[in-house]
Parts: sequence; C-alpha cells; structure tokens
Amino acid sequence: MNRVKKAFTNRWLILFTASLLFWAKTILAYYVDFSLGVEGSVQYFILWINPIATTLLLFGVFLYVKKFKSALIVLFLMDLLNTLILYLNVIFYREFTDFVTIKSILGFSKVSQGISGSSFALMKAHDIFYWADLLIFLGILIYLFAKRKEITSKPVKKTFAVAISCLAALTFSVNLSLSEANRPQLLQRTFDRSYIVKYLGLDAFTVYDGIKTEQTNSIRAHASSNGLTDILKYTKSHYAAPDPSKYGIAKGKNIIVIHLESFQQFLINMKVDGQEVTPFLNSLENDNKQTLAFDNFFHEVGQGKTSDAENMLETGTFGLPQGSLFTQLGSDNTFQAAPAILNQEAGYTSAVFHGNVGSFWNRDHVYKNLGYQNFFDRSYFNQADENLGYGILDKEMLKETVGHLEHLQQPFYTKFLTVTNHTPYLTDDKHFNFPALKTGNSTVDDYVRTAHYLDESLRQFFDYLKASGVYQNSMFMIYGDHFGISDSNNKDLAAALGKDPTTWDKFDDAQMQRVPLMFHIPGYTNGGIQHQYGGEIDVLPTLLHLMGIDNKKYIQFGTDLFSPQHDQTVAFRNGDFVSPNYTELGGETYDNKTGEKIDPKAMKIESEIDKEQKQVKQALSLSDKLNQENLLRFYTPEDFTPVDPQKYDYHDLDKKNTAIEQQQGSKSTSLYSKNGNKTTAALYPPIQ
Ligand code: GP9
Ligand code: MN
Repeated sequence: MNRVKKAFTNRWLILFTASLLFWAKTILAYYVDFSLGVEGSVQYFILWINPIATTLLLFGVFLYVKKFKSALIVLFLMDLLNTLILYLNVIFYREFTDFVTIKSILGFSKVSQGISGSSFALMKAHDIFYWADLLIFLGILIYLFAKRKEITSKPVKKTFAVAISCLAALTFSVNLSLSEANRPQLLQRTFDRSYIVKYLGLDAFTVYDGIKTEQTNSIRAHASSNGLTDILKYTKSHYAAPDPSKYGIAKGKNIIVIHLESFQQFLINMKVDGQEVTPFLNSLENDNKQTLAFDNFFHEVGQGKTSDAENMLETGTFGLPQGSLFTQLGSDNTFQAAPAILNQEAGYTSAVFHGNVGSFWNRDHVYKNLGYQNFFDRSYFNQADENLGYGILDKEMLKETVGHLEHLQQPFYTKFLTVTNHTPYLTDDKHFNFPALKTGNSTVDDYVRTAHYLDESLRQFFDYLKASGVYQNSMFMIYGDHFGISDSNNKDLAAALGKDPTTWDKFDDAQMQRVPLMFHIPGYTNGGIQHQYGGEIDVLPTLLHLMGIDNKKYIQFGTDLFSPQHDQTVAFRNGDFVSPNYTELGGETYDNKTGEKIDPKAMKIESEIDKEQKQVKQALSLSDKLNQENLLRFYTPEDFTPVDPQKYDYHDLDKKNTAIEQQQGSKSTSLYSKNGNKTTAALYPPIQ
C-alpha cells in the first residue's frame, strides 16, 4: 500500500503521466482530426516529437510549486488550458479545415452568438479521449480535497525544476532546427498554417499567431496614404474595359441579389432517384436567352465564409488571410461598396434581408459602412417562425420580406441572404420532402434535401415577383457563397457524383469549389452558359458594367467576367489558384485535363506558372494591405461621397420607408405606391 501511495505522490511520475497522456491526445488529433500532409520519415519524426517541448514547459511549472495540493492544481490548470487549445482547434478544423487564430477567436465569439446547434453537431464520439484524462484528474483532485488530510509528497529541488524548463527549451530548439532543415524559411513563409502545426505543434502556432497579430496592429497605426501607390498601380494596370455588347444591358433595372447559402455548382442539374435536386434553379441556369450563367466560377472565401463572400462581392477586395474581415475590420474600415456606388451613381435604394440576428458576422455595423440604407434582420420577421440553427426557414423569410420590400423606392439593390441550406443540414420530413443521398455520411446525404428546399423557396418567391410585376423590371444575380461539403467529406460525396473515392485528391477538392453565378435578366435574349474562369472577386466589376457604370475609378481587385481583358486566374485565399489549364496547389501544378500532377519545368510552363503565382500573391497582399491599413480612408474617387455610417439606423425601417412614400406622393416608385397604396402580399403563393 505504501508503495502505491509513494507512486501516487511521486512528482516525476505524475509529470510523466500527465505529459504522456497529453502527448497521446495531440497525436490523436494529428492523425484522426487534422490532415497535415505529413510526408516521409523525418516529417513523421518531427510530428511525433513536436508536442514535447511546449508540454514540458507548461506542465513543468508544477515542479516549482512546493505544496503538493497546490502543485496538483497548477498542473490541472495547465492541462486544462492545453486541452482547451487542442479541442477548440479540433472543432474549428472540422468546419473550416484550418486552425484557430487569435483573430478568429475574437471574431468567433461574435459569430457563435448566432450558432445554436452547429458547434454541437461538429462533435464526434472519439472526442471523449480528449477529455477522459482530465475528468479522472479532476476526480482525484476532488477526492484529495474532500479528504482534507495533508498529503506528504517530497518536493523536487528547484534546480531540477529549472533543468526541466531548460530541457523543454532545448527540445524546442532541436525541433525548430530539424523543421527548418526540412522546410527552409518555415516561419517567414507562412502561406500555410498547417505547416507550422505540423512542424512545431499547436501551442507554438498559437504563440506565433499572437505575435503576428500584434505586428499587424502596429502596422496599421503607422499607415499613410503612401501605401496606396502600389495598390493603385496594380488596380489601374489590371483594369479590364467592359465588353460593349454587355455594357449597361441591365441599366435602371432593380437588382435582386440572391445569396444561395453553402450552395455548390455540382447541385445544378443533379438528380437523386431520378428527381432533379433544384429544378427551379436549373430552369434559370439553362435559360439560354435570359440568363448568363457561369460554369467555371469559384468561391474564394477564407475563414470568414459567408462574410468573405459578401465582402468580395460588394467591395471588390479579398477577405483576410485569417478570420473574417467583417468581424475584425468591418466596424471601422472605409469602403466604397456596391450599395453606396449604386446609390450615388444611379439613385438605387439598398436593402438586405436575412433571417438571422443582425450581429452575426458583425453585419449590423458593417452594412452601415457599406452604405446599406436598410437591413431587415431576424427582428423584422415573425418571432414564432421556425428556426433551424442559423435563422428562420427560407420559405418563411422570403415570404415575409414582401411587407418590407414593397415599401422600398425603385430602382432598388436588394440582397436576400438565405440560410436554411447550412451545415449541419438539419432536416425533417415535414419541410424537406426530397430523397436523401445514401452515402452513410449524414452531412452529404441531407445536403441535397436542404438544397431542394432552397430551390422550392426561390420558386415561390419568383412566383410572387412575377405576379407583382417586379420580375420584369429586375435583374437577378444569383450565386453560391462557398462549399457546403467540406474537403473532409468530399470522398463520401465522390461516389454519388460518379467519381472514384480511392483516387480522390487535392486537385479534386479544388475543382469542387465551383459555385453557381448567374445573371438572369428577364427580356434579354443573348444569354447562355459562359465557360470563362472567374471568382467572387470578379463579380462587382461585372455587375457594375452590366448596370452601365464603369468601375475604372474604384479600387477593385477583380475584373469584369465579360471583358476581353478579363483575368481568368482564380486566386484562392491561401495563395493557391485555378486557371483554365492548370491548378496550382501548395507549390504543385496539376493539369486540369488529366487531373494529374505535372512538372512545369519539363512542360516548359514554369515561367507562366511563376508569373501567375506571383500575381495571385501580389493581389492578395495588396488587398490585405488596403484593408489592414484601412487605406481607403485616404482615397476618395472623383464624384464619390464617402459613406457616413451615422446616417443609417436599422430600427423602424418600415415607418421610415412609408414616410418616404408619403413625402414622394405621386412620384413614389415603391411597389406599394404603384399598387394604388395597397399591399401586394396576397400575391405570394401559400407556403408548401
Ligand atoms: C449566418 C449565415 C451563415 O447569418 O450567413 O454564415 P456562414 O457560417 O456560412 O459563414
Ligand atoms: Mn455561408
């Protein structure tokens, strides 16, 4: 008995056991939850040793504390802290295929206010292993404290404690040198965060990220208008003039932007058990007269997902390398964005409709800086409406928009952010009457059901728009914001798409980032599927040109998709890119035709690839500079009035819009006024 007691109170044994268990948890995450792309025995060796240094450093603090019980508490807290960092990353990775940064934590807490079920749905059965040792540890602590008896345990000499800290530092330097030898300039070239985790571990990554964040903050404080020189040089030389045959074809029409949540291109024309998943969207996409649809259009979002898509589409600048631009910079940055441009250049009224709370992605602040006059968030919709995770069901949301929409002066620029087709694709048989896929992966299987629901919601919305006459006077811009099936689930989807899961690779993942983009213009006759490559960054210049507004004087990083000078290289947020012939992923080149990895040197395309890669990195870094240093505050295009966010207040919007109708009198162009001051709500078909 005494021996057992001795073992239990032996500090070295305790330290060893706690560290070993933590090491095992980290390795579990490396193997099961993260995909770190480890190649070769050296990298495996580094991966196995990389948790040691920081674990010893943190857990070793326990040796410095003389009193046994206090020492145990210190150890427990260190273990808890480290496990929290690990587990937060595991959950975050499952959704974003990325690691948590200080900035994304700051943004995430804001974001998570709107999430109810989703983080929960990201948990898995094996997660118990991340917490089991801590639970046992806690049990022991409670037992010891309940006993109240002082337990004697020989403290270790301070020199030994110091020796352990030194050993930790030494281990870290060995770890770092091995890593630098295997991957030179690891810390300077941080184009991929997973490299830092793979080589140095999660704790080191977290500290490294903290230092970087601090650096960005100080950069911003020293920014000046001089920073604009390179940016203007880039956007001016990159300008693509409009194609005269498309310029102004939608001039003066209402613009109805439909944001298809998590909607990928593969859903278009897809069938399940012989039934089309999205018959209505297919009918728009395949309308080769009135629709200009793109089949090689890619999303380019980073961690800011929906908000990154919104940012690119409305400001013409990229999202940030980490976190969401909306949450991190959106509250105080200066923008020259679509709602303000359309208002100032062509008298458009602007509004967003969304069934989630206004604070999600910091929208309630950002929209004011974008120049949105109206934001109808969750609070404008019937509070009893059914809510599945991220906001009320799309059918209810779209139906209820009518009461607000009809009071807006025309022409309007309106954006409808749908939300029901969002992971974890919650379904029930009442609302989601469509066969699921049968892959056995519920995310993949239910995705087609919520997508079908979204399609039905739109058909009903369009029925109303047609009945009320809005349809004929509008242009519809419809796009998918980003992937709905993350890379980690693609293999399960592969078979349903007729692809071989065993040969599925990074190239296939990249090709899956296609999302729909269509401009549907009732009455137009020259439509058809467009095959040119493009991405979300190109939408604003394209839209402005369709409206007959030249984007030349604005700082925008994309180019008009219809312009003969359109740049078809699509930049992903991590610096990879897709172009019509090649796909470049992490420094490796793939041939789009064969999907095989190729050697650019042997193919004599090395300089072409290098040039494209350089330009992609340059565009991303100039856009980051512009946003991080908030440089648009030093740049006002000719005849553009800077947006004053103070002018906007999103309370009592209907009252304000009704007052405008009254003040305009017979000149009022709202739907309500045009309908003889009567509501058009009855024209909406009953929700099915
Ligand atoms: C929530 C919705 C979802 O309001 O826009 O955002 P996402 O999780 O896709 O970024
Ligand atoms: Mn989204």
